Amino acid sequence: DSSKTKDEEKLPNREIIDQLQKLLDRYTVEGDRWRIKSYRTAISALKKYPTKIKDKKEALLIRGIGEKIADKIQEFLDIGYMKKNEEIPESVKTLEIFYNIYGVGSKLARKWYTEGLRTLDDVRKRKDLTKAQQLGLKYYQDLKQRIPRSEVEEIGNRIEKVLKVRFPDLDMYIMGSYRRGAETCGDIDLIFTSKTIELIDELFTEICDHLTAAKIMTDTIIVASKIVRGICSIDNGPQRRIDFLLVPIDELGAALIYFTGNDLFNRSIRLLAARKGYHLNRHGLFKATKVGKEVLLGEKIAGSSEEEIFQLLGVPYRPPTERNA
Ligand code: DCP
Ligand code: MG
Ligand code: MN
Repeated sequence: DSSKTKDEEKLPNREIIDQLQKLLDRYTVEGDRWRIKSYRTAISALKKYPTKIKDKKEALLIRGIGEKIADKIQEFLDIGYMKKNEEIPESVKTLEIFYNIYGVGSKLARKWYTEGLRTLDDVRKRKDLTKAQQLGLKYYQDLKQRIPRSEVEEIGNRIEKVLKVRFPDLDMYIMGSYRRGAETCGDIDLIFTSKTIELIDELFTEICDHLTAAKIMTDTIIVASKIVRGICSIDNGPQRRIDFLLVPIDELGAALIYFTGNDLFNRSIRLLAARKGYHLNRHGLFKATKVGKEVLLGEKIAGSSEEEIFQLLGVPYRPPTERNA
């Protein structure tokens, strides 16, 4: 998770975190699954660690930091940087350029590299680009930047204001890394819900049309079942990615958990639910029975309230800012 939370500027181990993040970026495009996992865990542990680390021995005492990463930390403490970051091959730099195109994953980036593509212009010539990738190229410089928290808030407020005129009973929540307290966000995630309006698919189209007419949304990438991915901007500012969900009020709690994340937190809370004989998804908490490998969904036992879901799972409520797993 490369998003920086509010206190991150004063993190005592920020330089180490930045160096490890750079390595993580490299392993991400290389598709090194084990290192991705251990670097993510280590970085998130370091973000919570309150004091400046003095040596490898101290690093090893932190839960989530193993031998290899502790060595990297010692290297940094000895020479002021991590050698591996000073020798980044051209191939990795190219993969990172491709990976920064919205709609391109690390697998596709590697496939293109293997096929001989080296520049964004090489990519532009391809005839098999998805709509997301075409927009990703069109707005490449803008979309690879993270969005300041204040702008996420500003765009959110603007959207809420515009929609309230037409749908006074529509409620909006700003979700994702913003709700977790991040100082910068990769995109703008929103939930719309209502106690009174029926959330039919036409409403979705209407919301998109309304935001387009208001010159906030500039492109839609997909409008699928109750989720929209698009591009927006305000005041001729940079183009930003926006995602929104339309959520029935009785599913709001489950949707809040899902769309707050982060993805690792979701994975662990879903695993916890499964261990207790439940199934948790973005619609609710269900009783579940396992038959072999298959999970049979039973009765829905909660959905409208985040707190209730935590309670039924038998764990204390975790505020969003503590879900940066
Ligand atoms: N989500 C998930 N699993 C995924 C993708 C998303 O559980 N594979 C959930 C958790 C995320 C939330 O949706 O926190 C929003 O997804 P984003 O991709 O927008 O991620 P974030 O908002 O957390 O981070 P960023 O600042 O990079 O957008
Ligand atoms: Mg997001
Ligand atoms: Mn998103």
